[in-house]
Amino acid sequence: MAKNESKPWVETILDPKVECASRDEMSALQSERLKDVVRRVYERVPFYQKKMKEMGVEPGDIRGIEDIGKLPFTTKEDVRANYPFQLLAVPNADVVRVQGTSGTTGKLVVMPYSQKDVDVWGECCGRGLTMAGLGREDRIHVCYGYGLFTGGMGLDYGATHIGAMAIPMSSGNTKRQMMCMEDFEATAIACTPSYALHLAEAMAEAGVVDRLKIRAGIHGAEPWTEEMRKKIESILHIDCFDIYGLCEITGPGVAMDCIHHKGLHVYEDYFYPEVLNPATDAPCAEGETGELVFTTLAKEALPLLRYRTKDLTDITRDKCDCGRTLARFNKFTGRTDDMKVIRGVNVFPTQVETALLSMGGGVAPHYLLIVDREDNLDVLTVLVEVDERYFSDEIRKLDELRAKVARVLHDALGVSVNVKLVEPKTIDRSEGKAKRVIDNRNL
Ligand code: DLL
Repeated sequence: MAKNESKPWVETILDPKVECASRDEMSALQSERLKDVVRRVYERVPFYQKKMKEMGVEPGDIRGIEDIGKLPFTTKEDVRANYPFQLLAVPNADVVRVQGTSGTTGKLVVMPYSQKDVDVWGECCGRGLTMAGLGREDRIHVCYGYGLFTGGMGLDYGATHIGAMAIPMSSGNTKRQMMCMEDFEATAIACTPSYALHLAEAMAEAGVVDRLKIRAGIHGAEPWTEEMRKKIESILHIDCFDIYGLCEITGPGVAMDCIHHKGLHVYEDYFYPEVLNPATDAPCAEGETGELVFTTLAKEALPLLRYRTKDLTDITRDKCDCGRTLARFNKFTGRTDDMKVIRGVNVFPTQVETALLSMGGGVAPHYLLIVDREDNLDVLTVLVEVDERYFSDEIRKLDELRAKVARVLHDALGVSVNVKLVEPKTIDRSEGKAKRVIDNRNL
């Protein structure tokens, strides 16, 4: 069945009072919450008291959300330097769980939660699922990883919050995923977009797509493009949604797009967003891309002031077609630290994804960027999987395709690219966040 032909769901809004509040009402709520969180961290977290004293700011100087610029920034390095629990703003006994980054080397970024933090997290993920038209009757197959990574638990709490059935699969074992999805009659799937593509291709290959009841995909935890959305939707005949979050702020459920797909609504009653010019720290105008910075307005266990996410997006505040007045982010282009400067040109993996997917025929959206330095010059090689037939066909056709991909990528990126076409399933499939870049330059 084609997408939208089968749209029995009507979008609902979990909390219209907040999600559709006027700007004045939202600002008033944000101001109250900001004053409260500033007072709490000043009194209870020596790190923030010291930083604020160095800047000559006292809690009383913050009279409303318009004063946010007076507050200090917090960086990932600050969080790491205070590992694991030195930024705690509640007694240890009030902490009910920890979550963290999915990284496998070095110190983790660890985030403790109070019971209220967990409840807010579930509420936010629940709002996101509602945005996708999901409710009590739905069965949500969660194949984000469970564990310290926030993906699994976040979507699970979200499903519980709206009274849906959570199916806690975690990632891996494609055959088992397909079996459970079919047998449990799951109506939504939640996983990274790269894993969704992998599952979608496997399901198409196994001929099970038409037997599935899935109608929505909840994808995030890594940058992905509109073209990738369309690709997954076209294989699975579902509607795909973009969910954003980071463990420092709460996990998934900081922002998500609705059925109109006009940007990700940010739950700004809980997480106050600023978009700043990364070079000058000046606020960006609406529509201008910059670094996203968050202040947690209601977090108890480990509140953060002006946390620099390094994620790049822009913000708009006009009302969405769905009726929500919450600010919206455009799809994320990547992170400041994902961006590779190649011979002076800024390159994001998402640009490669868009270019490859808009080429159509023969080229798969499985790719890897490798950056080397040869004779003091940056060299970018892009590995791209292509249709099997090119490897059994005349060599001339493979050469022609390679030249075409090189031309398309050169036009999209503005730098020349060595293209290496590889056979299907050569590039590692990820079950979590995809690794898109290997930088061998040791910069
Ligand atoms: O990735 C939380 C999450 C889980 C989000 C499941 C969505 C779904 P971290 O492991 O702390 O938390 O990684 C956070 O991932 O700063 C972004 O760089 C990136 N990211 C997350 N969601 C998106 C998205 C989870 N929708 C980091 N688009 C963030 C682009 C995303 N990047």
